[in-house]
Amino acid sequence: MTQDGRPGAPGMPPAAGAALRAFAPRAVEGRLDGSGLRVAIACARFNETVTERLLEGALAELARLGVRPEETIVARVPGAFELPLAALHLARAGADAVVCLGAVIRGETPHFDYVAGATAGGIARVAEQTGVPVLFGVLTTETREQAAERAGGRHGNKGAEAAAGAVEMANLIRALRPGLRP
Ligand code: INI
Repeated sequence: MTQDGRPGAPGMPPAAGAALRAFAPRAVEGRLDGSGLRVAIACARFNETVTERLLEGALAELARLGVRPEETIVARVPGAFELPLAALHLARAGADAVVCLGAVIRGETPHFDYVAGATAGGIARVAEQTGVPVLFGVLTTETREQAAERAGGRHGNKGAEAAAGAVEMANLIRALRPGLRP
């Protein structure tokens, strides 16, 4: 596992080092290979100039990882608050993973904390209730500039990161499905 949370190169010892090598447990990680995966995206329209950049980043990453366009569906919702419900239905409809994209900007709303908190809590709950990975590609920033920097600007693209996480988690869950017996 690399410092940014992505799986390390195959065959490389993980950061845990000597103790882990001596004990040598079986390791399981989700591959960053999107072939055969159905990945759904829920994208909020609120702060659209930012969320469309997140969506572009997510779609480009899914394509790079081999997810087929016909296995990808994009559902748009009014705002971040609506993401959990859309994610629930996408998960129930058979997605292997759901990516939620939104931008909640404090400067523009006195109820930032309610919207951001409900969105984060709701997304976590949908994942736990359905067993389907639901990725949190929602920016929560003080300013519009900070959001833009994380939507294809100098701090990368949170949508692309969430898309890669979706592929990794979907493959991890597939790998665990047969059970833990060797
Ligand atoms: N929705 C967002 O996605 N981002 C925001 O910054 C935001 N602000 O500023 O209020 C926002 N509000 C709308 C909210 O998500 C719901 O769509 C709305 O309250 C209807 O339920």
